[in-house]
Amino acid sequence: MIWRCRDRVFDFAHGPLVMGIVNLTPDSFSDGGRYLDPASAVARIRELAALGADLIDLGAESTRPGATPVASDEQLRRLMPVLELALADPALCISVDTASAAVAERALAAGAQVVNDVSGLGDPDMAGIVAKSGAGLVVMHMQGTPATMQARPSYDDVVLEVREHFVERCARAHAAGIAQESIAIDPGIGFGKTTAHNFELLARLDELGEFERPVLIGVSRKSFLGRALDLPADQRLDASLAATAIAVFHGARIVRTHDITPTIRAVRIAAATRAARRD
Ligand code: HH2
Repeated sequence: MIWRCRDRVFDFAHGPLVMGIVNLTPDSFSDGGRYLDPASAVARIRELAALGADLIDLGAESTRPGATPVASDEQLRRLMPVLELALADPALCISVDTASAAVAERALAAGAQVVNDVSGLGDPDMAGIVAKSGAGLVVMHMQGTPATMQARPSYDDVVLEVREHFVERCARAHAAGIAQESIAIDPGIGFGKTTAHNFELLARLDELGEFERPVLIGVSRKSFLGRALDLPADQRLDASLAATAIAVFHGARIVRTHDITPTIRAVRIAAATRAARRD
């Protein structure tokens, strides 16, 4: 399996990829307000890359439960100075975390390699813009919108409904001309899901293997872990590593995290254990 993101082609020969998170927002649930100044954001990006992050996910809009949407202009104001500085280093691979086609278009024109779309092509212009660029695309599943998604998440079978979403959105991507090998899929842990839904997705992650696309998983410091252990966001590292290891054991190939070094270690142990399976 490969994941083609413009000139970067990931073949997973050395195991799952680790995606480092840098949020350029005042209000992200974990690192909000820390990287508002472009110089501090770029320093953080370089630090995560030096620690071994394979790619960096830049977010200019918080998608935490209850968050209100941020206009494209404001996302671009936060994003572009950092993106331009980061992309001056050809060794970096940059993903832009946005559901806005206007933001994606500007980021791709500046050279970003991946669009991480938590709405999974919700913006009708997104697929065409990504197709033209040849960028990688993360198609995530979310029930509802960040503003309302945790009000009353409900599924008959959460894994089945997530799979149906990927069937439909991958067809939409294909119709717009996005290459199959540029798509990664993400069940959207914490996006319109109860704690039980999140654990069920982790337990049954292997069922997403049928798509033959890399599965991205984002559990880092998330509130379902906090609810399970009654711990605040800054004390959820161990729980994040446990959930990450389980996801990789069940087939995740891209792991989105705030904490690079411990995540790389957990991923390597989980990947080695998966490789030792006989099925
Ligand atoms: N989670 C968050 C944001 N973007 N993208 C993908 N593909 N998968 C995820 O699980 C995911 C995501 C939420 O985490 P964070 O960026 O730390 O917080 P915030 O949304 O508050 O900025």
